[in-house]
Amino acid sequence: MTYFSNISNIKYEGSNSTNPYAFKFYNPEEKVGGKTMEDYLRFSVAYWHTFTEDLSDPFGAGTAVRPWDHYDGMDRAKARVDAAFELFEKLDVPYFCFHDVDIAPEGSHLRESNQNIDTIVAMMKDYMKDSKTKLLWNTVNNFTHPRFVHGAGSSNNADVFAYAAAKVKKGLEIGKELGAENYVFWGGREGYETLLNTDMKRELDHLSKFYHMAVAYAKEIGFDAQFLIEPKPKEPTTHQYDFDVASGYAFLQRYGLQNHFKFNIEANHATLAGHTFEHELRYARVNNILGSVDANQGHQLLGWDTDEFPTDLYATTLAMYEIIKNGGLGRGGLNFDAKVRRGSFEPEDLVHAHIAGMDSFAVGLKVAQKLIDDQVLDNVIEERYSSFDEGIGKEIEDGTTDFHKLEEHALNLDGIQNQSGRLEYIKATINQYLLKAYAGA
Ligand SMILES: [Mn+2]
Repeated sequence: MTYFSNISNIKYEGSNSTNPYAFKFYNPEEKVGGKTMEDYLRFSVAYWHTFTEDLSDPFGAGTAVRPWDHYDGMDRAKARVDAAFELFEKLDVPYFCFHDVDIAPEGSHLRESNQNIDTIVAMMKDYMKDSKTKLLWNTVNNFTHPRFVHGAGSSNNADVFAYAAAKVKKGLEIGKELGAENYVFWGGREGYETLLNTDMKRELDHLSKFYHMAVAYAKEIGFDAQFLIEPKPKEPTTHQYDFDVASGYAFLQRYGLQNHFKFNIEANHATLAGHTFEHELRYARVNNILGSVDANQGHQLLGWDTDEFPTDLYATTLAMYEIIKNGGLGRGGLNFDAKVRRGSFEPEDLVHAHIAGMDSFAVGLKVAQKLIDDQVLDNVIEERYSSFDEGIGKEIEDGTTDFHKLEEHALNLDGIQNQSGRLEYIKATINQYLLKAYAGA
């Protein structure tokens, strides 16, 4: 049984191609900055949005037409695996990601849920023997089921804490079984609605114990994946403990976990936190905690997590700028945590969406590499901070001055001269690079 039989393997045809089923900019073998695009971008398909998502919203039923949906239960779960590996091959993607409940339905008991997972994991492992597509990361869903109403690792209910831990234990085991590069924690319910019934200190203490036990168990079974925290603010709980990278990093340092985790940064979560995508990437990069990326985008007019496929070239350029400056993503990748719009309900829309996302990041990679090669922003920034290269500035950086000397310096100043930040000029220059990138100039 095939599910995308009308679509052949997607190839790179260049920017003049009019074939809707071809890459216009993503050329896996093309080298940028000494690495192939495939090695740099490390694209990943998100199982939940592509094979499990029905495109329902709070006001309407699912619209997705999926040829595997005429099956039920475990038969549907198995059909999704067939569809997934067919699509992975047609898109030629190196990675995929999943939550436990995306791949297998929950049973009436944890034991039955685990058996369902084992069946699907065995099927995936069999496919992966012949497939180039590997597991970028897996995670467990400790947020959808009603048992997680008050949280998982931060729940007030110790039985729920134990249940959530048992699910993560299983997640770590199957991550090892499938050779996952990373393991992700997104605390969908790790937060609170109101302080009126919440012991914040106790919840944070519990959550840290949860993470420490996960680290210990991974070590025990020899699962060497990079652990990742995925920050997100104010959805679904009013106050999420992993609000953004900075608050997540403060938590990790407070509880002695900072050497065991990096961050999985999602564009739409960044914007919901009131940051740009590149802010979150930069914060992680300068602290050496950039692990992986959920490549999507939000909608500027909507205040929730729309998880759109990334098509904003300005955003992909600035994101790739950070990723190149980071020396790549290491064991991480660009995972399309993105869903087609509710009106794009046909199976081929899944293909168009991934082509759009992959091409957008390929453009971003090329433009960002050119900006770096030409030192466009480096020169601006070097000049902007040059007062710290000599004199009193250098003494500040070297730690050889103090408030007495700084006061003396200030008292002897004959006025202060600042320089323009030249923001409009810089933006115009970036536009020039974006437009020149494919004009052959
Ligand atoms: Mn999202």
